[in-house]
Amino acid sequence: MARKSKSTSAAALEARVHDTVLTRGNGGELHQTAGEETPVLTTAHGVPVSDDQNSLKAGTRGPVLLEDFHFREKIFHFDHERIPERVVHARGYGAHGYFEAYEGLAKYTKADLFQRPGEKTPAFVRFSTVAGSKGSFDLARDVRGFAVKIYTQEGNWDLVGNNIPVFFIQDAIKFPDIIHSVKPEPDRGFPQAQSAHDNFWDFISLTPESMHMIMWTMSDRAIPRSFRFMEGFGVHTFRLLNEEDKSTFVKFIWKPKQGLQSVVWNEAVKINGADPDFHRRDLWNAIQTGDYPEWELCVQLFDQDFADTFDFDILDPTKIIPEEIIAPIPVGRLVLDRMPDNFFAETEQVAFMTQNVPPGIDFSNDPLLQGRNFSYLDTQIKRLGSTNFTHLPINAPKCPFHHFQQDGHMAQRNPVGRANYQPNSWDAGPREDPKRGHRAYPEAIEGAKTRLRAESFADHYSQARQFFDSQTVHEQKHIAMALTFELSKVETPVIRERMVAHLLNIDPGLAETVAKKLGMDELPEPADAAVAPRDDLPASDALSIIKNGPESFAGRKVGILVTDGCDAALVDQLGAALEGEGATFEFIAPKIGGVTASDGTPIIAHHMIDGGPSVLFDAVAVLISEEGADLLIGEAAARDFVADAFAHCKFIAHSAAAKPLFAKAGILEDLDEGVMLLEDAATATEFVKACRSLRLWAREDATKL
Ligand code: HDD
Repeated sequence: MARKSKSTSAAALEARVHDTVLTRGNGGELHQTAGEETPVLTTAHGVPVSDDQNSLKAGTRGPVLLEDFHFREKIFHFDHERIPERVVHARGYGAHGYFEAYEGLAKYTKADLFQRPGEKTPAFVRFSTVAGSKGSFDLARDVRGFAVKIYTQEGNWDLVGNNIPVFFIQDAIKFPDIIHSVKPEPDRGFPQAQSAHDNFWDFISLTPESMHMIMWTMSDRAIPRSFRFMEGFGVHTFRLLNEEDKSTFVKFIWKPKQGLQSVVWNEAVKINGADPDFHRRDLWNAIQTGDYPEWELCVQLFDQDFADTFDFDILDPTKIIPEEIIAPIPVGRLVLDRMPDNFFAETEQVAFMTQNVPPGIDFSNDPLLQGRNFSYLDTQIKRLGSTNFTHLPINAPKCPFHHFQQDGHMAQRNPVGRANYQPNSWDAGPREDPKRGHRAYPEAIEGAKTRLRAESFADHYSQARQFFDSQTVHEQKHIAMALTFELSKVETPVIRERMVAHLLNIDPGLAETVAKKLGMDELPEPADAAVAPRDDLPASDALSIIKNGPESFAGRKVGILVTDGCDAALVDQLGAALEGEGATFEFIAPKIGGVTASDGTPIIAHHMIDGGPSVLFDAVAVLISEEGADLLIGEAAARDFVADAFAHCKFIAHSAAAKPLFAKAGILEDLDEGVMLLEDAATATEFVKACRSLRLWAREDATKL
């Protein structure tokens, strides 16, 4: 009997096979015809089609006739299938789910979704990269979008956030500049989905306010292992308004129940080649197998008094409020439990807009947020082609709604009756409700009309330093390596120097390491700082990924390399230990046809070795036989499988026979406690327990910067 794994691909495929009748056509080609259950193919106007394989011709070898309305309609529609991709965040992947409120927030906000603890409100989430085109790879070094639409009973609430709590710029007027700089350079049209090029670092090096964000994007936050293992942040300060219109400032944070986890850069580069869809496949597999990812919505609440005494401006989107200063309070949970039926209809056409807030949630004067509130509406017209994009099911509210907006391209819903304005004498149509309707906080505003930046926005380095100080040594090393890599792709030396000058204001040790790795002969002067960088901000554990990892290995995946003759009992024992932990596994074999284990049972492979490199897994097991080892030592992909897993600090389980492969891969001499011999169920359990810490970071100490 074939061994089963919790891998999804096969099960998902089976579920999708449906009743089709395949017959051989005249030309020997496979085609489908309507059987009893199968609906008849029609044109878009409903006319049944007799032949979808051949166009209408004058004679079998004659010219195609213009009269062929089915052919013309089919090609016409195909020619128009693409819509403009999003100008940023083009590559994304979405899922449906629900939000469930806990108790506690109702006294701060009248927002309907927080009024009844335990009630579930439908939600749709789209994760994305920022810079790359729609067809780019998933593991670019980039910010990840984390956009949530909650269909509340008082209208849609869109919290359009990122997996990083700060942003590159303080004022929305600079958004086109930062985005132009990171996108492919306009004369040459490359590089795609990368910040490692002159234009980006030129802009950044001339924009000190970006330095805090740069620390985050050069950290492993920008190469997450999975959408499921990252935090989401609303970034800006918003306001909550309660029934009495009392205002409380709020910052929103999504915390993954699965813990935080990222990959290392060398791994990211390889994953992009091995599986450019790595993140979307991961989310698809998790949801299809019922392992629903979950986040808690946490809020940091504060009032004007706190805002007045805080070290930085709460309106400045390049600053965080450390969790040690204001602890995040969990106020609900978000569960993703259903993939869209159709990627285009839902994930591509979903329109997130920061200005979608229900009564009880309001904006602050953060100039980035204020600018976004214009951009998101505007961009949907360009992208979706009509003011009626709100008629699309994915964008339409799920609560009753009534207004007098009408007509326009592709209108699906039109007013009924005579009254399409108000006030009217027909006593018809909806009217506004001053009490229930959305009201802005009546903040008293005065001041000269200027284009000045507030002085309270002027400190660009202190929190960048705090972020760096809050990382573990290994994370700090990754930041140094990332900066070195990115700047090594910059061809203009002065840009590299300008960046090192900024780093000197953040951490002199970091600046020196990067300068040395770049081969700079001497350090530049530190960049001019509008406000002297502080060195008294205490480190914050919440900012480290490694300090916020998972408590178990659940939701993670092990790649098990097997060959003919592999120990059947060991394979079963490891499989059982992983399933007990809530982890999954996939088999990798020399041939996709699979292998025969020591007891004669077949093991179905999910990948052949080239197709299933170890970078796709959180840990690996090499459960091969002696003959298998003889075979694999000659295969570069097999040697890479173990060498990469070792270099990426992963836990490796192995059979005794795996040693010759380790020797050929050049790691035998260096084996450490993260490489574990499997002998029985107990050692399999030990291995899975060790995997809970995800990586043996100490192994990295041998790699000198
Ligand atoms: Fe933006 C898309 C997040 C600043 C203008 N943004 C977009 C998406 C996310 C964010 C997650 C993708 C939504 C989706 O999945 O459809 N953006 C952010 C965050 C920002 C931010 C967290 C800073 C805190 N954005 C920002 C500024 C502007 C924009 C300052 C313009 C002034 N963003 C857009 C946009 C996009 C967009 C052009 C492109 C596609 C879309 O809106 O629907 O309007």
